[in-house]
Amino acid sequence: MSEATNQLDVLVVGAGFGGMYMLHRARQLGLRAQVLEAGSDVGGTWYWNRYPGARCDVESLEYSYQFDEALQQEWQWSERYAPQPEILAYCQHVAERFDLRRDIEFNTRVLSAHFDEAAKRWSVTTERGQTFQAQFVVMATGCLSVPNVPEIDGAERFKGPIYHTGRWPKEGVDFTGKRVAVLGTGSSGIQSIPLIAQQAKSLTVFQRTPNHSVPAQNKPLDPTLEAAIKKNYADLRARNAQETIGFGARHPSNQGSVLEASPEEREAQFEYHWQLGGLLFMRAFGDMGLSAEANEYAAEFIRNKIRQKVKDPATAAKLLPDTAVGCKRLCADSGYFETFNQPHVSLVDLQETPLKGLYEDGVETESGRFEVDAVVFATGFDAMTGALSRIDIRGRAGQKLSDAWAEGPKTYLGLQVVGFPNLFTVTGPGSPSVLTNMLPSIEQHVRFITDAIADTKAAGLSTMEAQQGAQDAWVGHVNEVGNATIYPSCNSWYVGANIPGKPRVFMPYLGFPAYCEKCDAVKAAGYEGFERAA
Ligand code: N01
Repeated sequence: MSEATNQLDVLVVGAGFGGMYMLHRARQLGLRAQVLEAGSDVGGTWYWNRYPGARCDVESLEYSYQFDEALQQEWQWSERYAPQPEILAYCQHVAERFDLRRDIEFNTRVLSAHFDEAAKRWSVTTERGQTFQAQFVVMATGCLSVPNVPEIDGAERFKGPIYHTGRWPKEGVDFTGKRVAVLGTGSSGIQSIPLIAQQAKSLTVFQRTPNHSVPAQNKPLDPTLEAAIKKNYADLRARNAQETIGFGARHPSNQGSVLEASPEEREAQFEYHWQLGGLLFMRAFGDMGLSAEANEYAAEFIRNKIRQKVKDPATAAKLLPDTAVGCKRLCADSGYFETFNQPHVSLVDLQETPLKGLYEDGVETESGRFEVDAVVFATGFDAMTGALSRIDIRGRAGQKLSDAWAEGPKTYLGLQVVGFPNLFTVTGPGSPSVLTNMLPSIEQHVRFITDAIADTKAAGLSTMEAQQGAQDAWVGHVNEVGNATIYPSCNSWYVGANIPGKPRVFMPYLGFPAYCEKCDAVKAAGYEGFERAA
C-alpha cells in the first residue's frame, strides 16, 4: 500500500448518488477521499437495475442533484420520469464533469471495516486483497442494493436462465419466443412485466401479495415546463424541501380528511391524484397515511380501478390488494394491470396455490407445473441494512455492527451508531431516506457528514461518535412516529418482513422536512448528541 493510501481522511464505500457527491464535497472541503465501488462504473442503484421498464418514480427534473447550478441547467431529461439508461448516463456525466473517476476504484467490493482504537483509524479491506486506512469511513452503500434472491427448492435443477431484476445483465435479455415466469409483483415486477410480455411467447406471473399501483402517467418532458423550472430552479428546490416527501411541490397536496369529505369530493380528489400519477396519489388526502379507516377509501378506489381495467373477473379478483395503500411502497406503472388482458399472460396466485419450487423445466406450485424457458426474480432487496450487514464492520472493542443491530438497526439520526466512531451512513436506517426524494436526502446527509468531518478535523479532534442517550432517544422517537401511521402495518421491506429472520422494525424515519431542521440544530449546537474527542 502506498503511503498516500494510508493518509486518507475519508474512505467512501459506494459510487452511487451518495458516494459520488460525498467524494465531490469532500474534495471541496480539502479532505483526501477515496471511493471503493463493487460495480465497474458509477450509478449504484441505476448501474445494477437494468431490467426492462426500470425508471424512477420521482419526476426527472426533481430526482437530480441540486448542488451545482450549471449541472442542473445543462442536463436535459427526455421524459417526465427518467428511464434507467438516462439516469445512468446522468451519473456518468456527473462523474466526468467533476472528474470523479480518478478517486474511485471500481470492481472493488469491500469486505471489512475495523476500527483501531489506539490509532483512531479505520482499516478497510477489499475482495481484491487491498487494505486502506482512513480516519473516517462513509457507507454510501444504498438502501436497496442487495438483491433478495429467495432460497427456492430446485433452483439449481432449472435448466434455463434465472435473472434478478436488481442484477440484470448489461447486455440485456431477449425474451422473444420464450416462455417466461416472473416471481414478484413489487415496483420492479410491476414495471418489467408489461415489457417482458411484449417480447415473450408466454408470461406467467407468480404473485405472493397483490400490490397497489397507480399509473405513472409518464410522457415526454414538456420543454416549456423544463424552461420554466430552469428559469428559477432554486425556487422549485426550496419548495420541494418543505414537502413531506421532498418532491411534488408543483402539484397541490390536499391536507383534508377522507373521513370528512363527501363521497363526491372523495372521488374527485382520488381521481385527480390518480391522473397526476404514481406516488402523487398519496397526496389525495392528509389522513391516508395516518388512519386505517381513511386509507381504506383509497384502497377501495384503487381496487375499483383494477376491476375496471382487468377484463377477466377471476384474474381481477386475484389482483385486488388487501393491504393499506402506501404501507408497501406504492408502485407506479405503465400498463401493468392491462397486461393481464393479453391472451399469452397469466397470473398464478401463490396464496391460493403456494410455491413448491423450480424443477428442470419450470416452476412448480401446489396446483401443478408451469413449463418455462426463463425465470425472473423480481423479489426485491435486503433493504436498508442489507449492504451494511454484508460487510464485517467492527467498532470499539471489536464489536460487530451485526451484533449491535441484532434486534434491528439503531442509529442516531440515521447517521451514526454508538460504538462505531467516525463511521457514517448516508441515508441510513432512522433517517427519512426511502420515504423521500432520495437525491435531496442524500445531499443533505452528505453536507452534514462532510461538514462534521471537516469541523472535527479543524477543531483538532480525532473522533466523532453518537452518544448512547441521544441514540436511544432517537430510536424511540423514530418508532413512535412510525407506529402512529399505517406504514408498519404490512409485511413490507420497510419493516424487513421480506427477509426471513430479519427483525421486524420500521426502519426509515417519517419526519421530513423537520428532520433537516433537527440536523441543522444539532450541528449549530456543536454536534449535540455526538461526542467529539481528541
Ligand atoms: O421489491 P419488493 P422491488 N416467493 O420487495 C415477492 C424501489 N424501486 O424490487 O409482497 C414469492 O417491493 C414479494 O412478495 P410479498 C421501491 O422503493 C423503485 O419490486 O413479499 N414471491 C413482492 O411481490 C421499491 O419498493 C422503482 O409477499 C416473493 C416482490 O417479490 C423497492 O425498490 C422501481 C418471494 C418484491 O417486491 C423494492 O422493489 C423498482 C418469494 N420467496 C424498485 N420473495 C421505481 O422508482 C419476495 N417475493 C419505480
